[in-house]
Amino acid sequence: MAQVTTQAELSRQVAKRRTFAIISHPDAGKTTLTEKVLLYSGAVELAGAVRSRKNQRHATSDWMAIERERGISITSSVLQFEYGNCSFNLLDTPGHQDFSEDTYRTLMAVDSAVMVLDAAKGIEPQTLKLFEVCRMRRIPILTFINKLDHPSRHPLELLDEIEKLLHIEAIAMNWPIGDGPEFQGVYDIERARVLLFERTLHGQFRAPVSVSNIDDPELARLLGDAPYARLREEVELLTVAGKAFDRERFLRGEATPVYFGSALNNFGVEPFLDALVELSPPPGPRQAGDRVVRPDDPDFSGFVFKIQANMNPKHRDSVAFLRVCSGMFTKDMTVDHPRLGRKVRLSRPYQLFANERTTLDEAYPGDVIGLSNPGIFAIGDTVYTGKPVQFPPMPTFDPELFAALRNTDTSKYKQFHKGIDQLVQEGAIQRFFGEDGAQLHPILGAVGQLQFDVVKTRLELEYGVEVIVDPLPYTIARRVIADEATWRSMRWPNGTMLVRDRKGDRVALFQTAWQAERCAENNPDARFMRLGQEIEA
Ligand SMILES: Nc1nc2c(ncn2[C@@H]2O[C@H](COP(=O)(O)OP(=O)(O)OP(=O)(O)O)[C@@H](O)[C@H]2O)c(=O)[nH]1
Ligand SMILES: [Mg+2]
Repeated sequence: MAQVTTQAELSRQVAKRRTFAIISHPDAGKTTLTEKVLLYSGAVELAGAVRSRKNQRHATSDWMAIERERGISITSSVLQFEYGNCSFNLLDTPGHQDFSEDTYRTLMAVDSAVMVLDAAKGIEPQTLKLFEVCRMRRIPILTFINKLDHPSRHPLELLDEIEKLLHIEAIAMNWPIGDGPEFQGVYDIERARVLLFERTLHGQFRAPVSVSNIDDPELARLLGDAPYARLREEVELLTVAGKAFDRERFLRGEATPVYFGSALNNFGVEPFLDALVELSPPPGPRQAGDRVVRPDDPDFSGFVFKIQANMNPKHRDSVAFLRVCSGMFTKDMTVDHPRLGRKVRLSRPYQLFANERTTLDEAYPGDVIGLSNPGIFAIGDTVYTGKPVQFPPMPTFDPELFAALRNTDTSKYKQFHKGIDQLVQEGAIQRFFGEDGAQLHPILGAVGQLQFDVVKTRLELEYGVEVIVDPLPYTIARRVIADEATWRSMRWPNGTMLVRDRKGDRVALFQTAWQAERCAENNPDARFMRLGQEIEA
């Protein structure tokens, strides 16, 4: 009997979970939308801002000092909250491509995504890239078109662009009435009601005005004749075009429901949050090798997709972010940890709210929990109870920029190495060792320049060490697989540097792609492998 109850409770908990990432090109307003979603769900009482003035609250999800300083997101953060009888796990991701490895990993951990577009800019390059990742993983996408308070492109043009560039059906769920200074609000198509935007009350909104349908004369009076006529015309056009929202198509990633608003002005956020409750899917089955893991499987399983050190000045430790995929998680449970080849006890689990944490006793599929990590977890680790499970590996990128890192104060040797160790563990940067394993000045590999800036700043702020980043002229790294005889006879282009990666494998750093290709041709007995794949095969 107890078994039946537990199973029913597990299914009930799974059904109320909503786990999604907010993705887009930099600056479209992901963090601002996140903050407003927290405000409307009641998870924060006062909304903060990305670039806040003195004494003003900062946006919750940009908690890192360097994020607040620069007004951009650098690392994904997890926010858990309750709304509309659902338990949400929201993951706000960084848009900048230099941090996209972090965003790609985060996309492994969610069941749906919210794509934020700037209404003046439409689909931007990074949005397109991230969308492709969602498509490959068949992640359903909701679209929020933001910044309608600025002069915007015509909504029909924006919908058309989504369809043309992303090859997905874009279904308007509400319709903006004007834009920029003339932005009046949105018309909720299904419910035939108008939500009026109140510009003067910054940070507040006026109660929605209900009208029974678009022919209601009250609506013309409220909006003014010309905007009303335009709205009628546009809504009619939409009706004629005849595209209705089809939930199944949305869940298969073939259609996206589109909402308009302005996150900064709190406008259109509440209907969007309601849409998330209604439309975003609960956790579903996951492929793990040749097995399919169902969320209501009584055996527990999950994987680590992120590691972050120094999240909170009160707890300067490392936390592993684990996505629960099946079964119930309970504090102190013992799980198999196949990479270590032993069992581990999960004794310090946390519920996460950006850099805040509270101890939790249980968690369910869909939840992202924090685990205190004294070096036992790495990105990509799977843990489970019962039958063995292995979730797919995390995507990794090929580094294209390299630098030597110099510690300017040798008395801080220990902090320097601890800092680098932790940042490498987080996947914030890649590290290489000298051919002989020596490591006087670590060699770092990155996808983008900003990663070096972040490492330098974080070493200063979090570990108290000043470093110099010396750029190196390499642009390509290849893992070299060769037997000893072949290795000794190999001929290298001038200026090639030979290093080892953290597994001890040999890696050659080349200055140009041409050199790397020639080297492979000249040494046919060796294999030259890329270090990363943007997306796992
Ligand atoms: N006018 C206007 N500005 C907005 C709106 N939403 C966000 N912004 C501003 O746009 C800028 C970028 O917003 P963020 O929320 O940091 O954007 P983001 O997508 O999280 O950016 P990254 O995380 O760095 O990729 C900030 O200055 C916001 O105040 C909006 O609705 N209207
Ligand atoms: Mg952000």
